Amino acid sequence: MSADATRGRKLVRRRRPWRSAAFLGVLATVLAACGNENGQNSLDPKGPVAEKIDNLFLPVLFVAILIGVAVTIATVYVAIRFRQRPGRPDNPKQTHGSAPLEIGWTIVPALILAVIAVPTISTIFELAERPKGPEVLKVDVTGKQWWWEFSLPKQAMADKQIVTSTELHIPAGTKVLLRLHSDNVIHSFWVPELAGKKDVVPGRTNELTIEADEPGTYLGACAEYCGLSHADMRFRVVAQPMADWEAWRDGQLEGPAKPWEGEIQDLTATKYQCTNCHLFDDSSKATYGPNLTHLASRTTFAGGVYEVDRANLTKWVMDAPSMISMNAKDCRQPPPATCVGMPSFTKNTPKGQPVMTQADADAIVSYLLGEK
Ligand code: HEC
Ligand SMILES: [Cu+2]
Repeated sequence: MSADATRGRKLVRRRRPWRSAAFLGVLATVLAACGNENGQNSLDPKGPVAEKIDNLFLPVLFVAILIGVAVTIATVYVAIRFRQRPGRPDNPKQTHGSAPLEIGWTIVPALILAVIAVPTISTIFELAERPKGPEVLKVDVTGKQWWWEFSLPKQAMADKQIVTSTELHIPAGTKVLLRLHSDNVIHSFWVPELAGKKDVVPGRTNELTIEADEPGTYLGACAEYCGLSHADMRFRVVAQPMADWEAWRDGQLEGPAKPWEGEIQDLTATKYQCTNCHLFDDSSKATYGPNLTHLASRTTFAGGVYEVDRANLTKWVMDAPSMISMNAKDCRQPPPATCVGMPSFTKNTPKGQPVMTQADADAIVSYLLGEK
């Protein structure tokens, strides 16, 4: 045997373990996505709306699998049965046109589709039904770049709206009618364990009903590519027992933990002009950014990417664009100026504007965290 052939064989043998390791690696990565404890499993419905979808999906999947298996078996059978064999003519006997077969493969799929259409259409109508009654909670949802704003209509007891971001609180066991808006591009609102996806389209209001059977936190995300930080446009639905939810609502209607006056007002309204985009002491809609009055009551911020804590908030307040991708440049004004997002207060500071000091950032963060 020549030296070359020996080397060639060795090479092949040496490569194999590497290849199977790579294969296992890819397989493990792919399968990791199948874990059902990721909090976003649409096959694990946690409320009646998601259940309706699941109850349609499973039987249709079953039928699809049956057909898929039958077609695969038939294909393999035909490939083997009519394969080319030595001493046989190239082609099997050719037939042209077969009325029974053609009628058969037209009618059978039509029947299957007709049968599937019955539950499909009734589910579509059921999902489109608007929940009615005084107990239904209505929430306006606005897709922003790149975060979600949730706004509860004026609450009679205080004559005030409640506007929050990234975390939607709902009472468990209550139907919630979401009215979806966008003032920028198309987004898609998706909480897989509670409901299907619904597009959020500028210039129109789409509606989606959600309901959670049990208290819990249900993870959601934007499901329509919407620019730079689309992947960071997450949110969570926090379902609470009614009494807890009412306590949450009453808390949101109150003023901030610390009065917004004196030093903090000077810093946020005058020195750094955060109030061009934010509100600090009122539960209503801010001009452009998230309402910050009750930021301390949330667990995450910036599209659910960061936990609300001192270290994260300090970094954010000083230099937000270093934490998620934004097109913020040096602007201090909301659009239609050139920016999308929040500017850095330590980098690219426009002429005449103060650069944020550590002491100022600390004071702002203490206020945001509701520390006295
Ligand atoms: C030009 C408008 C603008 C200005 C000025 C601005 N922000 Fe923001 N801010 C935003 C936007 C937009 C977001 C949402 C970013 C995201 O999540 O993608 C944001 C997010 C935040 C958040 C996180 C809130 C949440 O719920 O996710 C905090 C905290 C914050 N800003 C504090 C400040 C402070 C403090 C100042 C002043 C020093 C300031 N901002 C100035 C636009 C602005
Ligand atoms: Cu989006």
